[in-house]
Amino acid sequence: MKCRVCRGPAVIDVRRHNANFCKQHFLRLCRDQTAKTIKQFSMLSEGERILVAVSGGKDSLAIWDILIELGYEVDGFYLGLGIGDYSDTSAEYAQRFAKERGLTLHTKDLLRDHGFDVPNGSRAAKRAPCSACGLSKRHCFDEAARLGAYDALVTGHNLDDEAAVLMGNVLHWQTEYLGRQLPVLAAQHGFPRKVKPLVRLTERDTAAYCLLRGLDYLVDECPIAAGNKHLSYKAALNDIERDSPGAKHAFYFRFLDQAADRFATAQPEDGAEVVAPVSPCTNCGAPCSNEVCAFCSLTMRATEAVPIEMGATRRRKVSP
Ligand code: Q46
Ligand code: ZN
Ligand code: ZN
Repeated sequence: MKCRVCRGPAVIDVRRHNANFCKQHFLRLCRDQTAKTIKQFSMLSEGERILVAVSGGKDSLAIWDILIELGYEVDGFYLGLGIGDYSDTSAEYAQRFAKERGLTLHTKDLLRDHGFDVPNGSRAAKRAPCSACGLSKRHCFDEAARLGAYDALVTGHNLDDEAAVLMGNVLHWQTEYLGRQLPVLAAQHGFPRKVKPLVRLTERDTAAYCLLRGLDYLVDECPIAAGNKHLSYKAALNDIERDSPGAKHAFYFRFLDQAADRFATAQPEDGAEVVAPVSPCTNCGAPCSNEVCAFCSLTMRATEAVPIEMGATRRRKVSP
């Protein structure tokens, strides 16, 4: 097995590129593919304040590392979800990565700062764990970017993630989500620009990138992910990819090229964006279209039945 670039001994095959790579050229491939994505979708510019959401897993540490290697200045944000040892360990990986490189890592913790954790809070609020978790992450990431005056919020979503979400949205023809399933969402209504520069790399690529770069990351999967439909969509796509290398890439990128704009919100002729009425949440100040944002509603329901630990600050209650 020889590297496609230098003909030296290869350490990895990348079947969708029908090529093998040595360590040096695989790492370069990952950086080049990320840089290409950033450029193609105008994701980031030099001198911008960039925040990356860091979980301690392979994707978020890989994208933080790649962005630094590409010359961007990037701070990290870690949110403690309270999922037992899984969260404790993931925090250690994120903190170690930042400390070893002298990078800034902001942290928040759901239990400490909002009075609930994902397992207990989702039960109390009668929501699936991933639903409560996803809502909490979106809110806290947005808030960290907004309050920290960051220009862009980066997440480590990769090709497997985006293809699985696309498959779920297509299976159920969730057209309103299809219209927003883009690797970059412009800043609007007080929300930061959101970008996913890893959409050309797979989970296998980011794991190999971390291994070859010597980046320690949390290998364990989330213990309460069972029932998350995206896991079965990923498995189905992996079966297809095994027989047709490149199918996953084609599914996602041809959607972006040929179909995504058919689901975009209609624009008025003068080019101005159609915007939903937005006012600040009366509890936390986040932009929202109701009196209280979805996260504050979740917090209220979740904390009603969750004992608050010493030192935790419960937020002011708002009448519904
Ligand atoms: S952390 Fe949270 Fe994931 Fe665990 S509870 Fe679901 S969404 S699976 S990326
Ligand atoms: Zn090589
Ligand atoms: Zn709120």
